Amino acid sequence: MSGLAALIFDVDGTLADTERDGHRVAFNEAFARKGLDWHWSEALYGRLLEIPGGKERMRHFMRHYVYGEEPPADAAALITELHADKNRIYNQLFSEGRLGLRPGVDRLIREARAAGVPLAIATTSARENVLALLCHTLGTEAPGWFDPLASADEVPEKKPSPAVYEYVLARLGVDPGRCLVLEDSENGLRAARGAGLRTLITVNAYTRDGDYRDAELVLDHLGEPDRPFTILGGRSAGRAADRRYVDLDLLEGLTVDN
Ligand code: XBP
Ligand code: MG
Repeated sequence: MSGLAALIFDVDGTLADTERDGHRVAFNEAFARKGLDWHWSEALYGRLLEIPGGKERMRHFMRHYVYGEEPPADAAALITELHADKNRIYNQLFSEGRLGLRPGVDRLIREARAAGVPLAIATTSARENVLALLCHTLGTEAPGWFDPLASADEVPEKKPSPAVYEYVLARLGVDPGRCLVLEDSENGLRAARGAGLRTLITVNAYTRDGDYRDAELVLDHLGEPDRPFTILGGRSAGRAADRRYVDLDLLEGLTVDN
């Protein structure tokens, strides 16, 4: 029996490396299908990621890169249409097996389930995109493993606001000090810390240069027995020194009073 009260997972960048080869590719395909000559390169998308939320990101792009001023009144309808198209294409990328889980994610989730550790999700993304990811990678039952599954549909206020983590904590009704958050970005860390939660960061190509001094542990990924993680930092990094992969025992050691 684990002493962890809950594990709370971010989705994009944490469960799967979704941004560069997922959302970005799907945005570009949606733009092309609409006859727009917009193209988000990997480098540009890295800058646009500072704006959380797909619709918000498109509005920001139109404001700063297309019009140079507030987009026209009919932009909202175009954004809604493009976002729906992008999400359909994104779902298809998963159904074709072109996107998968990051190392250690499947193993850790299954270990937590076997030990009866409550699981939750806290993301800034639309619910339909979270369901696509979970169903195509972990199976159609997987959305039911996470309670609450908090997305932009339940909590529209985007990270770095702590709102989505506060919502999850209120629903879980547990001591925040005995929970652990898994995130991949600075915005995510700020959101979790704002809600008083301890955080493990697994970086990716877009987020590896962030400021994670406030995280318990910073890794390149969660690791597998045959594919060890690399420790990049964190206040409790010493606790991972002799480990190769993240398991419940290591995570419990990162919570308070351990
Ligand atoms: C995820 C995001 C989202 C996705 C696209 O952030 O920033 O905007 O890029 O999502 P986090 P939607 O991992 O911190 O939750 O298109 O569904 O809005
Ligand atoms: Mg993320």
